[in-house]
Amino acid sequence: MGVINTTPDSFSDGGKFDSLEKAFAHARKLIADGADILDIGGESTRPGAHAVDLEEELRRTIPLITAIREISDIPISIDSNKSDVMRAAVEAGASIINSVWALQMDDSLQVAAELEVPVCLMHMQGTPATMQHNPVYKNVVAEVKAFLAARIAAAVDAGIGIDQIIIDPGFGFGKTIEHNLLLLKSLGEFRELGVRVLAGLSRKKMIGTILDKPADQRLYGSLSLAVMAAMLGADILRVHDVAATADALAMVAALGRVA
Ligand code: 9MG
Repeated sequence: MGVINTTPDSFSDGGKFDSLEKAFAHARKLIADGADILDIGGESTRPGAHAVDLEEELRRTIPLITAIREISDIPISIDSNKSDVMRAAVEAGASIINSVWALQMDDSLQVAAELEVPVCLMHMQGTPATMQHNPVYKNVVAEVKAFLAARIAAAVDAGIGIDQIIIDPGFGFGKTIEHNLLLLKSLGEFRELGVRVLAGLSRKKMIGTILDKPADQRLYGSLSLAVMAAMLGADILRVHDVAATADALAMVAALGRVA
């Protein structure tokens, strides 16, 4: 899953794709680089980020989805917590909803069920504005797993098919480095919930802190984590550097083919 942030304030590529032309050129590049899904977001979810109003989020995302649909049938996921954006995005051609709020906002669960598209339910402690202030867990893996199990149950109750659900432990969303590493080590346990698992580790702050590198120098750290996540059971990786990650994953796949 290749990331396209159309926001001026994303943590890793803030402002790089803030016009339709730049975002569309980036989408073409990610498709050429081998992305299987494009994840389009119009509101930053980085720590400390502030909310964007509906009109602005629609303006940033919908024309881009429409433009991509004219040149490709690649699955597009809409990263939003607003049900009006989800609806407009699916009408424009998106076919996955990526919810960092695990569809807990307003009527988003009901709307996602009506739209009959796959949903990604992510765990987050707190809100983007405050989540990194002092995240605390007694047992991070058990708590994140229990939360995701409850959200799967809520989604199924709302009418979303179990085969339409993807879960995500939410690396960096209300977690310390230790929490993130414990979740990564235990990624395989999330498969016990019986749905596909997505991991978003690319360029995240934990890499920057461990390696002491800014976001634009985190490629090797990101690739290492992508390989680990794939080997530990992730089905989908949300990444910025699609070509490099595709090569890394091809090597993991080759290993899986030998007896
Ligand atoms: C929007 N967004 C930013 N980081 C993310 C992550 O790790 N997972 C998902 N599902 N979405 C994310």
